[in-house]
Amino acid sequence: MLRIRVLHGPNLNLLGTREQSIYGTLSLDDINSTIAKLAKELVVKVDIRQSNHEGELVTWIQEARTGYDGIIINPASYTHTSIAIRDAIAAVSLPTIEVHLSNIHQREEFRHRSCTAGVTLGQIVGLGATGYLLALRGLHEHLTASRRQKKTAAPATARRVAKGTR
Ligand code: CA2
Repeated sequence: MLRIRVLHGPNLNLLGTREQSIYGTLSLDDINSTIAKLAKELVVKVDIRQSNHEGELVTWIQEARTGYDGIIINPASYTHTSIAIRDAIAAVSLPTIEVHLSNIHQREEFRHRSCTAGVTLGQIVGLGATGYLLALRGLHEHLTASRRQKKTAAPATARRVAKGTR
């Protein structure tokens, strides 16, 4: 079974309470329930966490190296500032998808830059909570394809070793 860690950054625990015109009306619990529902359909194990602390997010990314196949992360404001989160994502080298509820490229200039996007598989912005579901589907497809590829590549390698051509 594929295992994916989903991380929400600072202030996302306030979703649904304020700034609804930007971030929508759903609470973080609502969003997490839709992620969990889709994960069940896809037969993926998800571990979903939120933190207001950069170091905690870094630790959770590092820990994902053992026991997880990929990461979905909305680093929230740390997207624009955190080299530490970028370095953690690069260090674990797990396929990672960055999600933003709002379209950061249409907003203030300081939100246009993402420290993290350069070390991710992809970035989804501006689609609200649907972005997390697309990220889950995308990561599931990516991981399933790479597992399939590994399975078909392995017997060929074994044959080459047996023939002494490798
Ligand atoms: O659009 C996104 O998902 C963001 O990652 C959200 C961050 C923001 O700093 C990024 O530029 C874009 C902010 C999350 C704060 O969420 C709140 C929710 C309700 C009330 C206040 C803040």
